[in-house]
Amino acid sequence: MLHWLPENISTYGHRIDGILQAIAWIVGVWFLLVEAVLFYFLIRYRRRPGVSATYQPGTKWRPLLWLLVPAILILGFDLGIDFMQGPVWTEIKQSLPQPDQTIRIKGRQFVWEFTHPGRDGRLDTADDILATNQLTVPINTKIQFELQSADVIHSLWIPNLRLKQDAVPGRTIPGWFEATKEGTFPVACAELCGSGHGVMKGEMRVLNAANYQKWLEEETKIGSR
Ligand SMILES: [Cu+2]
Repeated sequence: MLHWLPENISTYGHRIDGILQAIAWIVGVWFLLVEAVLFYFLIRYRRRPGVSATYQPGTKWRPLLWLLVPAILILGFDLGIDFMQGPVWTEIKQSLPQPDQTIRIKGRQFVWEFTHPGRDGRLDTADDILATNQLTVPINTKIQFELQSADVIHSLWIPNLRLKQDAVPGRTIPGWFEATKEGTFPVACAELCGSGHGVMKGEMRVLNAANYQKWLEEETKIGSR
């Protein structure tokens, strides 16, 4: 049903898609139903000669039910969605799995700065690899990120990973992902952050182990030149 979404290439993406799908069904079915009733009433109770509209003060049960029943239904579906998404939220956002690699991502008007660990696999060492608007990660690897902002609120958005997280000045917000497909995927900013917000775009390259090693070697060579 949600085939128009960007391809999911994240280990947890299907969990997010499941919630989107459920919400789309719930909202979609009720939308059609409500519109059908609305148009039926529009025609059934249209203006007729000799029939004037009556005022409904809402003090009797019968008219009141038209408000109470939908309100209870909405509350019920809301709670259902909450119960469904709670475990997914806990799994993806509350608990960070043991990472294979940690990167740092900083939003800045109007670029994304990615700090990759170099060959030593650690951040804040001499061989760190800094790249603007280009994130490079190995496939099937648990990547933890430390998300920061240099100025205003940005939001890191990698649609193919089903990942969207605000970057807030003064805070380091952790998160994680694991990409399951090689290729190049868009990275965007999802929080209006100024005049250049629309061009605050980058890309994520997911490489297989051999190509990732090759990239590391090349970047290390460039860095030591
Ligand atoms: Cu922005």
